[in-house]
Amino acid sequence: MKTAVIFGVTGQDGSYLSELLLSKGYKVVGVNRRTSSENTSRITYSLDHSNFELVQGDVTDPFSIHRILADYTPNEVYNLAAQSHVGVSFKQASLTWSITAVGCMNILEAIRSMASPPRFYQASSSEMFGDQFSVAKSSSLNSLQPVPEPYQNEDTPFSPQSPYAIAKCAAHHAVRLYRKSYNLYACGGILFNHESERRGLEFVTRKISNYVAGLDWATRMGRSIPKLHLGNLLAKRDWGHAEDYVEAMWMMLQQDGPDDYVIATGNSHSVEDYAKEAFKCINIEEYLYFIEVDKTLARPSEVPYLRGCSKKAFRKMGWKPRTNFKSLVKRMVDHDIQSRFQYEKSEAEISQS
Ligand code: NAP
Ligand code: G4F
Repeated sequence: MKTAVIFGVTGQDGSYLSELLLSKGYKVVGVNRRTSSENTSRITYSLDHSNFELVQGDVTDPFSIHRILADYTPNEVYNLAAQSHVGVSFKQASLTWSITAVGCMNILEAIRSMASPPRFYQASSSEMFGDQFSVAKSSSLNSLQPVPEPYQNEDTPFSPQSPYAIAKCAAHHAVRLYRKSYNLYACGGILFNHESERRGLEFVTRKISNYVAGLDWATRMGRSIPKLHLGNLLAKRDWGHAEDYVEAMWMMLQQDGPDDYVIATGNSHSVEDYAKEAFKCINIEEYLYFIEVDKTLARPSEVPYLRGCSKKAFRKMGWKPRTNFKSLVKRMVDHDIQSRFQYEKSEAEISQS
């Protein structure tokens, strides 16, 4: 039986990856940092599984990493741990650096000192591209063809626009350096935005789907709720579903050799497009009426446009996304409506008992 260690198991991706690996017969060791309140709500399925073990550790504590790797001698290590909110990274830059950059270096150092180093996956990010993109060479087009949309792939230069992106770039370069210098099987998965029913409420997609569910409930109750405050509505992102993306992480560690891969859907939509689609799920066309643009939510520096080209991942690993933009939005809104319905039902039951 293969053993995998997941740093960041309690997060969105950690929870899906853990379930994927358990379904493939792995023993999964999930690393959980100490928090003052429960943070395992996303991994209830894994916690009940006989091949899953939760251990305490923190990527900023090299001793805990060494201990876990020595205790379990895993075949594969996935580093998903990060201070992953770009906006927060402007306010807690040093903490973001410690977790997101130094944390990765700590794991790489621990791995390279092992007699039989495990394969390593690093959660790199499309944020590393910042304001850069590539365009198809015009010589390959004739005048009748439409100008193709700009994209980012493995050859697009990095131009980080936040403390978070700088930390991810540092970690990504460390992975490349350790792969070359110490012959490690270490991969950087350059993943574009991926969302889900388990996405944190502070990310824009879930903030919107959760609001729409609240609005749906309020309308049914004949009540009104405050407007939805959003920052930049024009930023464009390439949004996919996290379930598809964790499969790519696993695939990267099953190849003949290590490499870096862009993982994306190839389609780009604005924050406003997402909101429009989400409100449509509850039959509201006049979505702008419910939105207030709040300048305090705008970031000091923004990544305006992301659209990934994952041809390499398809060609070399056969990976492709299964969930398109519309179904992603619908899944998230439907889930939040259902959750609210369940909550109201249990509240009503409590008040009647
Ligand atoms: P997430 O939900 O924010 O999960 C982050 C995980 O890191 C959580 O389990 C968190 O634990 C853990 N963590 C934070 N600080 C830690 C520390 N000091 N030691 C150990 N664990 C720590 O993020 P996600 O969306 O699942 O993303 C997973 C990874 O992919 C992150 O590295 C993120 O930066 C990267 N990424 C995400 C996307 C995306 O669109 N989702 C795209 C590209 C790259 P707590 O539960 O205790 O907070
Ligand atoms: O949902 P977001 O916070 O995601 P962002 O910044 O793209 O970062 C996510 O994806 C990255 C991959 O590209 C990951 F590496 C990272 O860990 C994270 O998972 O914001 C998306 C866009 C931004 O342009 C932001 O300015 O939405 C804009 N936005 C507008 N109003 C908002 C809001 N973002 C948030 N979080 N909250 C708002 O109210």
